[in-house]
Amino acid sequence: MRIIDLRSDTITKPSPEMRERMAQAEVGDDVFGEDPTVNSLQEKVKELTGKEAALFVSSGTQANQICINAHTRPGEEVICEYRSHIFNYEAGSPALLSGVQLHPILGNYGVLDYENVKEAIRPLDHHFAQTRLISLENTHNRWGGTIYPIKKIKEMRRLADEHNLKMHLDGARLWNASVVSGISIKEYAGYFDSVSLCFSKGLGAPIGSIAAGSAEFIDSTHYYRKAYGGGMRQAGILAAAALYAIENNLERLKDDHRRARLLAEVFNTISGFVVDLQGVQTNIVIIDTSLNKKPAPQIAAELAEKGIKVQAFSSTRLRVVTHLDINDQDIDHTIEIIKKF
Ligand code: TLP
Repeated sequence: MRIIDLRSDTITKPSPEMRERMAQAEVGDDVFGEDPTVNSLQEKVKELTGKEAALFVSSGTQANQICINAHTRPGEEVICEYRSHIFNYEAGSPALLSGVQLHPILGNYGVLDYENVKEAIRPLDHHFAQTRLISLENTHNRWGGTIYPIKKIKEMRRLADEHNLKMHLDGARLWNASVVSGISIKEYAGYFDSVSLCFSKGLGAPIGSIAAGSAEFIDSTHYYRKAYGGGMRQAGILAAAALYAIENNLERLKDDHRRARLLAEVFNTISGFVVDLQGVQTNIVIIDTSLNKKPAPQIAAELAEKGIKVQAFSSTRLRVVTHLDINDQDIDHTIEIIKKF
């Protein structure tokens, strides 16, 4: 049976060309800072983000968490969006690793309201955990790949500056936002003290994320990467895949976006499935199944039996993600199956 896996853009496998680049990579011991391919990836990301330094790490979670740790002290507070990845999917690690508490605020399409954030910043009083950091996510995964408007980012930066707070960007899918908005990675990154970017989602590398920030900041994240067991040795093999991904797989993200839009429109015509098309801005489609008699996990299981793998995000929500290993024929086939479903 033909299997079409739309559960996540993390499932892509490295192409033969990417594997070739990995096989040819020059390597060294990256814990000593001596892996030439890792170093050139870090240089490339410095250029792309306009930041002074960058650090290659094993995962998006690790990139976010070393940044949170380096920005905060135990007992402090981090403001984030209620559906954000750092709050929902990073295994409680802000508490586990940094000893901070998250202060989640429900946004709209992942975008935080200025007044709500202002209200959430704790006053200087011994009763309160001190607010230290605001973390934003762009694109916003659980809201369905939504793009954080640059105007709203600027507004948040002003607020952070007024209160002497740092700003972190979970930019695991910032590539997708940049391709749609035409706003460069550098411009987005410019409003944040730290940014994480991921190579193993839309860009199709097998492993790897990166954190970028000031030289002093990234120097301090080195300590946390090592402490979390994230120091890698001949990691140039992985960095080569990331370099290949940046050079070859960025512009094509617009194909993923077009295909996601098509799937969203088709799902929306089928009874028992509702898609908020306003929220379909990149490669993620969230399908509301609350009008369906079956719970979302059961629908996902039945679709899987027909070869279409989607993810149940809750009892009433499915997530579909387009990616590098899905082509137009796969989309046509998926549409055929869901129309019959
Ligand atoms: N997201 C995964 C799951 O964890 C939900 C997915 O399938 O989408 N930031 C964002 C915005 C993410 O979506 C993810 C992964 C991460 C960080 C963490 O990346 P990894 O999985 O490399 O630790």
